[in-house]
Amino acid sequence: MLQKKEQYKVAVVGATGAVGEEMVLILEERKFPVDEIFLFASERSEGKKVEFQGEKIMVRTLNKDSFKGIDIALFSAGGSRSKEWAPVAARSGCVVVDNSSAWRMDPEVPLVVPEVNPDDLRNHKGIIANPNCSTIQMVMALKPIHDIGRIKRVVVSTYQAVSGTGKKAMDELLRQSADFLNFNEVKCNVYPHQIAFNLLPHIDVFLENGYTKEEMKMVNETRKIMGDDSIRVTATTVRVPVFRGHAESVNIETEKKITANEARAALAAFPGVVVFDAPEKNVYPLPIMASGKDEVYVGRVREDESIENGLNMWLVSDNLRKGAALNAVQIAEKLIEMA
Ligand code: NAP
Ligand code: 12T
Repeated sequence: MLQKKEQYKVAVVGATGAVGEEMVLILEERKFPVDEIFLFASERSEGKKVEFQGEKIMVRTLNKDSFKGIDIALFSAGGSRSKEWAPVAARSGCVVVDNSSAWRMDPEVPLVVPEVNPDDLRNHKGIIANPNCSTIQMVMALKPIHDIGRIKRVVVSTYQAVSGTGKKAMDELLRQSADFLNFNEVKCNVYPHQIAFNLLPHIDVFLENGYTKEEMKMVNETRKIMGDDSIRVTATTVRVPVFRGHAESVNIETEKKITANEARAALAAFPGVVVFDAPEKNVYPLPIMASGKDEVYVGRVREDESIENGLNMWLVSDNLRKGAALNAVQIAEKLIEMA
């Protein structure tokens, strides 16, 4: 459990990555009560310095004593690092907020979006999981609808930015775009196919049931966060040539009839959600407008005329912020509030 203090010793593991860099920025931006910050990455980054509150902080590699005296560790260095090091950190008395998929479905590990299921934080055993980016933004919009009409089934298709895969994938989209436009050969290192000027219906690995792991994360994590195993979810996850900002087309079937206006009102009243829905003025959420922002933007809200009680909507949020770093920092803020 986290002890109440004025300020905390905070570690960021994976501090040089796409998510880790955003974590450091958000801790600074939100004036998180940091007494001292410790930044970790691989041996490739040894000796690098990262700025925090005007000070240059040395990036280090992990060892068994790295977490001694640290209160809170934000992990974002890949699932295998989390599997190995999160228990080491927890045993040192540090509370871990882990951004990988390693611990999310462990029944001992709370999986939390602070606006949706903050009470699940109460019984943690030292490790708390940050949900998948696509799941986080979807449950932010599902929760207010579930509260007024009880959701029976969700059908979602995603349009996911390359930054979800990390820095190497952002470099790949940039380089492939330049090479393609210059009539040069396009090389693929990160994804199995060209992503520039293309779409890939393939995120994370394929499983035996024909779905990708990303699709099954959306199914299983949504039920765990919403605390309702009766919600049926089916997903198709697609990588698009966008740098930042995941979009989702979400179809929701509810027990009770909800009009589009009722849905917009419930969404607008939910913290962290912004309704951006004026199609007559070409106003709807876009990745380029959500990029760098904290909120989940919702638009194109309309009734599904093919079923009795259904809604369609379009969601966009910054996958590196609410989808990853911001949600992790908000979990840490909630833990402090509860301490
Ligand atoms: P990234 O840009 O590739 O960064 C990876 C980070 O991990 C870098 O800082 C890297 O350090 C560090 N790292 C690699 N090996 C390490 C080791 N042995 N010890 C310590 N640090 C090591 O990737 P990213 O996009 O930031 O993603 C990082 C993690 O977050 C992954 O687990 C990913 O699954 C997860 N993620 C979750 C969400 C979500 O849905 N909430 C979204 C995106 C990513 P170097 O710079 O030294 O290589
Ligand atoms: N493969 O946190 O590639 O489980 O966009 C997040 C994003 C895994 C995760 C991606 C991924 C995760 C991606």
